[in-house]
Amino acid sequence: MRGGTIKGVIGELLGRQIGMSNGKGGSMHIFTPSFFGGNGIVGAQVPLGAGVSFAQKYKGEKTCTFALYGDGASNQGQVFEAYNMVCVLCFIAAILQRAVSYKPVLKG
Ligand SMILES: Cc1ncc(C[n+]2csc(CCOP(=O)(O)OP(=O)(O)O)c2C)c(N)n1
Repeated sequence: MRGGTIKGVIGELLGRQIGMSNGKGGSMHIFTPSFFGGNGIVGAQVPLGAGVSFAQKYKGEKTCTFALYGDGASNQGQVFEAYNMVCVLCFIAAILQRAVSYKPVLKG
């Protein structure tokens, strides 16, 4: 759970104070000290992840960050800007696009 608890996640989804964002953020705002949550803005997790990755390099930490995004975020300008910053500032970020493989089932 990366520092979080199941109680914190379920509490957040149900809008309870025990939730990770005191029940005020919902599914998009579940955070722990090492998990930077969902994001209400499609694709915004990528520059966020790049920033966290840069901070790790800057501080000389032996840790790494994974930023995941779906196909819906793959044409977002901020995603390409994040790639650009990663190259310009010469650090490595693991930015992964989720594979989407589902087939719609049509009945009739
Ligand atoms: C900048 C922005 N545009 C549109 C939306 C509305 N929106 C919410 S979820 C979503 C689809 C996201 O698809 P994807 O990134 O593939 O993630 P998935 O939901 O499939 O996990 C959209 C367009 C948004 N939240 N932010």
